Amino acid sequence: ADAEPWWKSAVVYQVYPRSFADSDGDGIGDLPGITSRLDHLTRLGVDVLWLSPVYPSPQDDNGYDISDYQGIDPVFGTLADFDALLAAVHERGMRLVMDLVVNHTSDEHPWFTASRGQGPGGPRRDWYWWRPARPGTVPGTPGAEPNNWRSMFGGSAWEFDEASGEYYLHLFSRKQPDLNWENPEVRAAVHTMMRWWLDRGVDGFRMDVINFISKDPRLPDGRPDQTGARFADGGPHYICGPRIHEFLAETHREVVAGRPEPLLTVGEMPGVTVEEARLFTDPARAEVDMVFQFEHVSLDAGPGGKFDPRPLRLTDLKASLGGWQQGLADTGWNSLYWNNHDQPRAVSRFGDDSPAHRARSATMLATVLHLHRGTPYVYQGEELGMANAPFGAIEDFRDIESLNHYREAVAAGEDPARVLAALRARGRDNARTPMQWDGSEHAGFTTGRPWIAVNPDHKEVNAAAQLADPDSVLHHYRRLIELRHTEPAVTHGDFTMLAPEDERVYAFVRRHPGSGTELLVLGNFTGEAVTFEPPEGWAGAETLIANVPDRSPAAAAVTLSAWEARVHRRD
Ligand code: TEU
Repeated sequence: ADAEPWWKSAVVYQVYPRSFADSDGDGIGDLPGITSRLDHLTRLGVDVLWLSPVYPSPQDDNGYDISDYQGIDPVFGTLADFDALLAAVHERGMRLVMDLVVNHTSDEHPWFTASRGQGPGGPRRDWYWWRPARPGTVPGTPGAEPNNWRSMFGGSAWEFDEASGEYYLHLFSRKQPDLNWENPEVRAAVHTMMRWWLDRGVDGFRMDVINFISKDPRLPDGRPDQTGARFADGGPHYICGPRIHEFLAETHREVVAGRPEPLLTVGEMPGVTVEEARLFTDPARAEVDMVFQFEHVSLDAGPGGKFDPRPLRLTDLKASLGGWQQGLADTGWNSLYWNNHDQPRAVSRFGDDSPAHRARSATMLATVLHLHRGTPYVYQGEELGMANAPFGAIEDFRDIESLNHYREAVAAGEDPARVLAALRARGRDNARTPMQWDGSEHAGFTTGRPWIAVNPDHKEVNAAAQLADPDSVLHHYRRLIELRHTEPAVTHGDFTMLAPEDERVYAFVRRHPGSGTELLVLGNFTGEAVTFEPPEGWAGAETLIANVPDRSPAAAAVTLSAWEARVHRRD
């Protein structure tokens, strides 16, 4: 098809600025650091750099709490540093996508300080969600919160303000008050800010929890769960709420449509269903280009949520990802990811990070993901097979979500050792340890004291060593990215899942509708050899890419060694 959007054959690389490269020795990554490391991205061959937030922020949630949308936090550099990075990215033929965090601001944003200071009736008051105490209660006492919603980071989603005697809503930390998108002035201010960045030259936005911006304005109580917990999940009243499609279509119309350069917009959407995602990404509706869905990263959570880890069943993973491939086959588009700054490391979670299997399981996971239909996202360090961190005590953690969860769970009588084990398995800090550039002290990330400990495995696992080794995880990612750019079946082929009941092998076929080229993708999700029988007619098909030295053609029964992945091609 002609006039296909450029992002269908693109690969995006996510940089978490705090942990990527530190140029000034303060132990925190920064913009000049990123600019100095762009060769790494060029060598990988990625098309887009997505930058996690670099705006002025009290850093309560590492920059996802923004106090000025049109500036750069001094810890990351200056606007001039940003312009220099953007120019360098463009010079290399890449694009740059900004993080857009507009479900909430920081409580130190001037919009919020005005809203709070004015009290009820003030002109900025209605920019946020202010509500009186529940009728018949004493304001500020337990149970007086306007509703029973739980915050994503623990406790009530409401913070009491002594001065006015009212509460404000915060779905995340109390330093992240939710903006009231019902107010047209709020929406106009966001649109103006977005246009300001586009005019500066940025190529799109990754929109943080954008499916939370439309709340049911009555803010009804969530349904209490069986545990008798004081707070409940309010999700049904704000996930893909009543005006969400209207708000996104308006933003598209006001900001994105008619720009001279075609942009990339991706909505981060916890709790989105495939049916909703079809609507969000239907080009005819003009809302967003693609969404980040959360189904496949929720399959290994128990009834107690993400810090109640369960083993993953491969059949569940296949049913989930396969369902998304099918659901967005004719309309809409998928984003593909194992990792980001909120998820534990893929090799530790879905593979095996022991020295014997780390590289092979990391490359197997990469092969399976990158051969799906959709736009793949690579999170910094994933291309090295970086693993979860060996955190010891609670003092080793930095993330507000982990620290709050630990405090709450231990206060509720849970065994601290068990809580720590869950944080080690699922905590967001696993993704946030410094990028491992080389085997030197602090992994070449900083000359100072890193804000969070470097993973000691950087002596073996680092970019310099992998660059020199053609069989490394890094070079495998490079080859997968190249394949997406050169083999049309990878971008445009349809998708057929094979063997949905098989608990060991992930197998599917991609078929290019024009040329008829077909790709057979096989991934062994176990540490033992397994045999897989492809459908009729695959015997003799060439090997296009594999994570093992053996390049022999497909057999009637293919034997896959531990964590082996291979892609066969036939015309
Ligand atoms: O995350 C949204 C979100 O709901 C989860 O991914 C969340 O980070 C966590 O896993 C809850 O268990 C986005 C950002 O990616 C995240 O870093 C921010 O903390 C959050 O929004 C608030 O801005």
